[in-house]
Amino acid sequence: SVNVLSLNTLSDLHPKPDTTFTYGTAGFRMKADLLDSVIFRTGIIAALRSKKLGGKVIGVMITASHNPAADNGVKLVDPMGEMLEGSWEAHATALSNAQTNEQVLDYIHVMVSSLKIDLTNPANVVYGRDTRPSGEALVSALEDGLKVLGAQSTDYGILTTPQLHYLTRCLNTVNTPESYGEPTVEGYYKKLAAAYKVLVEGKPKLSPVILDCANGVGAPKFKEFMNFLGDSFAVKIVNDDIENSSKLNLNSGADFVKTGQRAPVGLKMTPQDRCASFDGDADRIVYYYMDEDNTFKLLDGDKIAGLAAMFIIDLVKAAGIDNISVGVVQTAYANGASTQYLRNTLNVPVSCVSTGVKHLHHEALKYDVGVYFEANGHGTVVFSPTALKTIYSTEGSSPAQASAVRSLRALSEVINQTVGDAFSDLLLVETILTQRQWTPKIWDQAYSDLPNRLVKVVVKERSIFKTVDAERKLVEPAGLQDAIDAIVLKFRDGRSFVRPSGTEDVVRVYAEAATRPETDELAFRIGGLVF
Ligand code: NG1
Ligand code: ZN
Repeated sequence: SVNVLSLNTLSDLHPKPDTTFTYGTAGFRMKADLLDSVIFRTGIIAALRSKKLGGKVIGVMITASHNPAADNGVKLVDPMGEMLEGSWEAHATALSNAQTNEQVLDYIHVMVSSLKIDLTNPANVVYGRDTRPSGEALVSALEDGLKVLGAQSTDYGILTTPQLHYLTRCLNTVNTPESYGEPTVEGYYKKLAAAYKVLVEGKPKLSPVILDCANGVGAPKFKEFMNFLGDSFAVKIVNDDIENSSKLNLNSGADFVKTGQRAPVGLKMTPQDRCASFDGDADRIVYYYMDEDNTFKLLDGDKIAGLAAMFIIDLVKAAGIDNISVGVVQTAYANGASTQYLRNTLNVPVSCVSTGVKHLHHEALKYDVGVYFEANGHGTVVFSPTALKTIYSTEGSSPAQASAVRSLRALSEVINQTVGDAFSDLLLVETILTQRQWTPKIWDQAYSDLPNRLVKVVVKERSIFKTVDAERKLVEPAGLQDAIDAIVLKFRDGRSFVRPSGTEDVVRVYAEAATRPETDELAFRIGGLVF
């Protein structure tokens, strides 16, 4: 049973502030100075989760991704490197909101009995953090939480979020047929670099990619990675100042570039350049370039999904494999033109799911090869066991087929299948551009994005907004969806939807239409309905 004395002593060190917490799509995330008790209790949840799963390794990542330096957050990683199982989000929320030590203990007991957790099972937890200065103290809070149930733990120090997902999966599959790789950061670099070298072997090298690291963990970690990529990869890193924490994500990074549709600070583009931005924990990436007439062109998650799907479909064909189905998963924020391109030009099935990586990942597993990306640049490709078996048992009956098979195998290795990974996605895109000898402009020609606008509306109570149909329709407040539909009808190629954010206290309004002025007007009018 739980050592009450130790729980009380440790819990007293991490008093709960007068705030209500929610474990949402981004885990717990807020101002770092409110997180001490939350992270202490997250340690308890991680230990319970591990015990529930018979001692499997659970990951804990301390990061606030693309948010400002003063924020921080925490997310749990399940054994195969996926996001925490949905039903446990409510337990994390409940435990974080217990008011007293007694209530903390009570809730632990509720979980133990309702989930039939055997407390005598071992608990194994691994953790890492991004470069935020608040991370160090929060790690101590986490360690105190892990002590409560006597969890065995390993501190992996500063990591990108996807590296922690990779490590968690490797640790849980070590010495099994599903082994995912060597469970070290070096093992991660070696696996990706080796696969990348196979993919670009013999192809003329492209010009260096200019890489904005948002002054976050991606900078030191990508530099480490370069020791393994060596000559195979040419990069010019900008925004790599992690010493001055106030610069983290400031006017830089994938979120800034995607939202503002402009280049980050510290990056002077010329029309020859191919640029990419990571976010603050390196799980998102967007590309961009400048047209001859100096207009900024964004290649976001939708463009990456289109490129990846196109390439994989071609490779599967070239390999002479005909029993592998490729599908793409998007959210309602995917540009309408991307969905058209996937459906009508590539002829791939496209599913639309609710916001949040866990929904995309889950849906993507339904295909043999599932490509999923959020428009903001978070995504990856997952290969089913059947697809992998086919790829590894096919040899190809001509040199061309054999080469396509080799590429498919290496592709399944270069891609981080546990979660969207900016390093791995960068290598994926660079592979395709190198194999095709494409400029970003040629890539961009697959389709033209419809003009779009995303606005935040601050409302009194965002919980009154209830959606259905993968968040594309409102059922509450009553009548609002009819009013939206009536306006959208008046716009050429018009599409708009309204949903409450899962990570911020706002309602988001998305609009797209045939032209920029029409899009702006549509967004303005729908925003007016919500306000
Ligand atoms: P919310 O705040 O629920 O819209 C945002 C992003 C998601 C996802 C999560 C998790 C948009 C419109 N929404 O969710 O795509 O990345 O954060 O970080 O970009
Ligand atoms: Zn992120």
